Amino acid sequence: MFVDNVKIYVKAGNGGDGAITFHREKYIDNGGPDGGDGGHGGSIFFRVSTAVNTLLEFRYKKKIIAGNGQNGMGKNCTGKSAEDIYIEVPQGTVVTDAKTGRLVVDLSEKDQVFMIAKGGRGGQGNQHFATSTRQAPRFARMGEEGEEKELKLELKLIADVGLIGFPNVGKSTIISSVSEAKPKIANYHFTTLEPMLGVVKTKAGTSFVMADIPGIIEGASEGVGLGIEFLRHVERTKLLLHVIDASGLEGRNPVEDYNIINNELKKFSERLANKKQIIVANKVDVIQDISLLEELKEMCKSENLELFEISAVSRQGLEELVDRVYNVLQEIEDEGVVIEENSYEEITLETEELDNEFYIEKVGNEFFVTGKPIERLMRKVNIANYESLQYMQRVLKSMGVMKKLEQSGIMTGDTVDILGYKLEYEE
Ligand SMILES: Nc1nc2c(ncn2[C@@H]2O[C@H](COP(=O)(O)OP(=O)(O)OP(=O)(O)O)[C@@H](O)[C@H]2O)c(=O)[nH]1
Ligand SMILES: [Mg+2]
Repeated sequence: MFVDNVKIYVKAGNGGDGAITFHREKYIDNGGPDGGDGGHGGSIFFRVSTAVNTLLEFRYKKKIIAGNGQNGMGKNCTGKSAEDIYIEVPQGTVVTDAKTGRLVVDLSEKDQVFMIAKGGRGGQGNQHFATSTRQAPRFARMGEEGEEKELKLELKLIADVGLIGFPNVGKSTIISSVSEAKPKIANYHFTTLEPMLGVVKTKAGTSFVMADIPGIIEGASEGVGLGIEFLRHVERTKLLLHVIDASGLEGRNPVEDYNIINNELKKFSERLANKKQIIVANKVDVIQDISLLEELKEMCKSENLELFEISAVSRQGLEELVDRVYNVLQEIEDEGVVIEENSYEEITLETEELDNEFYIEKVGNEFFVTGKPIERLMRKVNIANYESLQYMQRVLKSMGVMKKLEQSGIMTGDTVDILGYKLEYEE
């Protein structure tokens, strides 16, 4: 089964905690602090690779979790950092935040690498906190938490031209004859289970990208068969090659087939239905009933459609088709094609800035302090430790939290709630 739309969970590793240890040696009392730093948590990266062309792998790998950094140790030993994880994704993978629907990254460039979840930094050991007045710091920083995200990955193949048609009409045979793509070809319906791209070179040395998708059948737009899943892949193409079996080998009527497929396209989207088509009558090397082809020709004439008679197997007519496709692509305006950046809400710098803001809310005599920077701070603070609390107060002050509390009218005796931790305020 082909999956081109998956939800996954990624969690980068947490940083290891800094250690609280003191130098110990025989005959030496009160050795200095020697707590090492925690190791960094592993980060998770996406890397575009041409070796993969589906998101199938993520069906079996829905959770990607990087390792945590090791805690710091005594004797100034730093904990081991966890390894970063690199996940290969196909070119054209669009990553959005599963909760907000916002675009995270459009991985459309070759070899593009993107950090999708940042590992937490290791906490500093107590060795860093010794000062002349505080020679035995009994606190260290905890490691930062690694980022975690729920993501939606969507693969939109970016092709210039898409092959559509019933199963078994020879779509894969065509792409394999005109490009390096080597899809499976067999004499049964739904041989192709996932889309494939091929670069088609013209005689003149120019090229375009062709997409082969699984066959479409009647009812596809309501989910019958496999086709519907893949129609969106050809939604972005500029031109459709509507492949029809003109041989009559399967006892079908070409004109009827043409109408059924177009009906499905219309039900799927107007945009797809309105896309320009070139009709490709295939398998002319094994025509059983010439009247079927004649009928198709008539229809194309009256509908003003271009028709090419080919045999993908004997290569008859292929060169002319390829040249014509290239020329038509040149004629078609690029409108509505390529990457639809506008259909996603871009992440703006504003949200980044918001991340550094704290909020104070007054409820009766209680003042609630919240926000990302507060969360970050509290992860590093051990509230059971006096020195750590002093550190917290200093940071709150330098962040401007104290000032804002005063401006909000805080008085001695009022309660400050910092992420559930309650303190009494004193001027
Ligand atoms: N005689 C003849 N056979 C052909 C021609 N083109 C394709 N075939 C045969 O038709 C069968 C189906 O070809 P495919 O290319 O797999 O068809 P498809 O349209 O990709 O089919 P699905 O992937 O199932 O949608 C194979 O046995 C091919 O060898 C042709 O021009 N002449
Ligand atoms: Mg096929």
